[in-house]
Amino acid sequence: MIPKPVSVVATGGKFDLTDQTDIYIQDESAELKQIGQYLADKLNPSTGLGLEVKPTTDAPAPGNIYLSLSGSDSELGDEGYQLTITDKLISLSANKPAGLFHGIQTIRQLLPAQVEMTSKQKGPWEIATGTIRDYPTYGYRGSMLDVARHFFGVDDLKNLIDQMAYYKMNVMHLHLSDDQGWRIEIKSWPNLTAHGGKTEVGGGEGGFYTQEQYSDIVKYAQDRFITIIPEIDMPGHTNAASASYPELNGNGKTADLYTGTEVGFSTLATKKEVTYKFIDDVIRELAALTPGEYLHIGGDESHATKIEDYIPFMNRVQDMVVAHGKKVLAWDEIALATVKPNTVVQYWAKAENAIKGVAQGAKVLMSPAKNAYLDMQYDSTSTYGLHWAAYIEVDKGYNWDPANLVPEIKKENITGIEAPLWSETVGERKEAEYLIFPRLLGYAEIGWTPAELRNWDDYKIRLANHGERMKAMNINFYPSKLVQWDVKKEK
Ligand code: TNX
Repeated sequence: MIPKPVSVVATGGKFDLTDQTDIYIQDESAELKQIGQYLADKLNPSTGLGLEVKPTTDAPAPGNIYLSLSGSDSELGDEGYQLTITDKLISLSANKPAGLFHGIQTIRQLLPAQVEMTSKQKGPWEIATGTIRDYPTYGYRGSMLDVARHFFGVDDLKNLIDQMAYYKMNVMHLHLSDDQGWRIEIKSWPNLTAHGGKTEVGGGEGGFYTQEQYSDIVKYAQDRFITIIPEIDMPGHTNAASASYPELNGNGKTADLYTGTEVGFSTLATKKEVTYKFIDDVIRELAALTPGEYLHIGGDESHATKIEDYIPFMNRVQDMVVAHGKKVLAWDEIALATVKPNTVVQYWAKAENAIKGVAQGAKVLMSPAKNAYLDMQYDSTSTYGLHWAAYIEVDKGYNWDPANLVPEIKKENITGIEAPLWSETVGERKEAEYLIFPRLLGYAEIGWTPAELRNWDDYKIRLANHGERMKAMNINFYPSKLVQWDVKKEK
């Protein structure tokens, strides 16, 4: 299982899923019904067992699966679950629906790998008996996709959302704007997408999400207990915006659409009121599309913005986000400005910035480029990726502890972990998957499993077993030589 559960007690028996098995949910709750249906939809194509979701007021008869909300098992928190499997019943309970959803991922992982195929496979469909009690170490377990350097369509995002859900991740951060493209429709500034969305790195056709499509992604993620955090990067990384509305440009040049991969050359005009009118409109429309708490305002690599302009800019934009009812996430450079209450600092490059954030009372989201960047090459022979921060082999990506990386950043200062995929070198789903997998599984485990239960030697065996699962899910993962993918025995 990945991530490794907090506690597993095996009892040595087995439960058989048969064509008599159904998924019973406690009462007529729409949310439980949807979670039960997610499990049925995942299991039915491969098993052909025709599991149905049925409401019940009592524990069901032997041979079934039972999902219930228990209320107040405080150790489990909002996302934990208890899974009790006997030879008669699979019983999953949690305080909240999110816990049930995470628990059904465990049920899937306890079944043979072929259960993940979308065509009918032969059984038997046995699950080992025992009890699992499980809950996350960090509340924020995320990944980021840069859809600005290369655009990825709605189906690509949905696919990744399901893959993240399988590993109990709960946040997807979308980097929606950069020098090379603006990817979200803003109705009050239509040229952002009409012009600024037209290309991408390498000169491809780019693209953007209409607000309707974006809401569809948000809903799809929400149904999988994943929060989407939208990012509009500013005041740098704004060439696409300036190319669409020249009055926003702060570097004195005429901005053309850009298809290269340099960073740090663009800036908004931080001293013009029109810039703040623009930002206020963007934040307002984005906040209305966002049920989640956070909006990400970037703030990284603003090399073309003078520091004396950067500081008041970041301070003012934070207040604007708060005025629209949201909290701020920003890259670690924001700590050079005033970190307002509730703003979370995303550590990617400079520990001293993150430490400055902590000193101002902020929480830190851990995305250290040397450890957690999905766009770093595995080694010098990797086809895709960059290596400005490090080469990150699968063991290196796994073998670190967010609470133990920077002495001044302690567990209580950390909201969680996020692994970003920057897309300068990848534009197709399969290319992106090659960088994301299998490292994402390690980041999921770092976010979920207590540090004292994690070690590489144990993990690499579990990861090897997930090779078959990733194949069954048609994931184009990097077959690291550090892992013995052909070993079949489940652990
Ligand atoms: C740095 S990470 C960036 C991105 C690049 C990335 C490539 C960060 C906040 N800024 O603009 O895409 O490196 O690895």
